[in-house]
Amino acid sequence: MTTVRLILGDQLSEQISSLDGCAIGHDPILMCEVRSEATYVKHHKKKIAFLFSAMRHFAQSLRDAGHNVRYIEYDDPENTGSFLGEVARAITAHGATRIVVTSPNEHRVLTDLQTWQDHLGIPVVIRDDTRFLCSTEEFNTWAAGRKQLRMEYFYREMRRKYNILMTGQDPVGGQWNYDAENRKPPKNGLNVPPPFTQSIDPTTRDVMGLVDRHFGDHFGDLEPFHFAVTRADALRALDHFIEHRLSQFGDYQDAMIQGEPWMFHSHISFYLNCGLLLPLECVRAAERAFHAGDAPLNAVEGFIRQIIGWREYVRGIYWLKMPEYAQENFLDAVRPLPAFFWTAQTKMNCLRQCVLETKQNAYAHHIQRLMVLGNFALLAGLHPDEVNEWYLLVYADAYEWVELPNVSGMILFADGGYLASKPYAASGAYINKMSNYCKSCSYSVSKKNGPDACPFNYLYWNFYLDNQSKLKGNPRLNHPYATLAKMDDMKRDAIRDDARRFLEDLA
Ligand code: FAD
Ligand code: DLZ
Ligand code: SF4
Repeated sequence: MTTVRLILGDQLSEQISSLDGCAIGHDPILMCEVRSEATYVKHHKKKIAFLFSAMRHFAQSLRDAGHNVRYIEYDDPENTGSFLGEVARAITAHGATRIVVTSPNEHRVLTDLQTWQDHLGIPVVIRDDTRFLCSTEEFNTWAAGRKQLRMEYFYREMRRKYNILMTGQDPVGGQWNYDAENRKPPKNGLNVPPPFTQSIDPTTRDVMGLVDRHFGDHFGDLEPFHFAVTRADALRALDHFIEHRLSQFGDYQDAMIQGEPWMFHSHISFYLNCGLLLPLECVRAAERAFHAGDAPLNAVEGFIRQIIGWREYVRGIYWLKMPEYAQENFLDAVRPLPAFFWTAQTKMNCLRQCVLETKQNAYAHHIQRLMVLGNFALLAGLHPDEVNEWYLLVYADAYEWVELPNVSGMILFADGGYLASKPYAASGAYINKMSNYCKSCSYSVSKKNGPDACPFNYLYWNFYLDNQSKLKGNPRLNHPYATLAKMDDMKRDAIRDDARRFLEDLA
């Protein structure tokens, strides 16, 4: 009996469940660079180069370990361009009688894969993805019967389950969450350490040429390319974060500085999401730094919460709610994505900087994604489909399981508050407090109305006015609606006029 073991591009881990019981040197391990995956959305050039290089390196590490690897390169003239086509070819070439694969992390791919057994006429075994800390069944059980899900309670369960930052039954330090300490604005002269960089090796050089030839019309810059593409280098990137950035991660988690795209974040999402790093090893590394006295509790707890809390929570919601979740549009947003999301040509400096950095790095940190780009998408009423497609293709860490809940749930409130209890709407004052973008902007952040006023200021109130019938009853929005109630008609008219003018110009 010959079993073909298929490994997808975001399953680059020797712990992957599809390799359990693999007859080393006998069972063919199939990996393939396919047109269908590279183009179902037009991924950022750097994202494709990163993933193809990481896949090629991973294949080599399997060969070095004695495995029989069948690796199909993009340029291979026989390449059929789809997973199913490549699996079919592998079956014929190896006389295979069974396919084993770990469950894919996108609903789109899973539903396709579930039809393969009929197409291929041999068993297709789909195994659970055990890289996550909470299985989909466990999450569903936790969610069952709750009218509203809240990340904080899920997170506490994960802390207890894995005994992370715990003293017996209690959280270390006496509090579960130190978020209130993690909102420092950037101070002048803040010294941000340079990020981990990795030089380009011949494999990466080859795939960069390939990407240039085949995906020249995709968004984004190929160079500079600094990502790790092997597990060993991804571990070095993690160590670099723990040593140089973690201690200030908490304090400046929400801060933004012009020309500092990396701030004190970890830049490990690309590695976690494709399998080069595993979540628990990142968490344990941060926990060790805390116990060694190298990083304070607010930083370590904040970092750990992102990984065992938010990351697992959004995955749970994705599988619980798909496929309906992708259709949600609670606020009936209809506006198309403005051209500046591609060109960066806008007078709004915060948006210009975030789009430019996204284009260069295939990365933007959380607060840029949430409170600048996402805040704009929410306030301008951009259609969830267009916003989701943009986020899915521009970031090197983007796969639908993590991108969709963050976009439809967290930024657009398209799920009506299932994931987050209120929309993350903010006026220019928030961006001005947390960044230095406003200092170099053509708009005035202190002006509330008129052509020179920061558009976030009137779009913010216009958003609450426009969505009054859907949002007014939300207890967490009592404050903005109380303020609106006190506004006179002239002020409301000015808000509506400015918003109308701005949004018409956008089109
Ligand atoms: P850090 O700030 O250092 O955080 C550490 C880790 O925590 C991250 O690497 C990530 O694995 C995890 N994490 C943090 N926040 C979240 C979150 N909200 N959801 C899931 N995991 C989280 N993250 C992705 O991995 N892929 C995406 O496609 C993605 N799309 C997003 C879209 C929007 C609109 C928003 C608001 C957030 C999105 N995020 C996404 C979450 C978050 O912004 C990124 O994980 C983070 O910016 C990655 O950079 P980092 O590794 O430096 O993270
Ligand atoms: C994102 C991506 C791209 C660009 N290309 C490939 C590919 O050629 N081959 C592959 O196996 N995986 C690729 N991926 C990752 C897949 O899209 C991902 O594995 C599925 O969406 C399931 O999460
Ligand atoms: Fe952004 Fe408004 Fe500040 Fe300009 S003034 S950078 S548009 S928040």
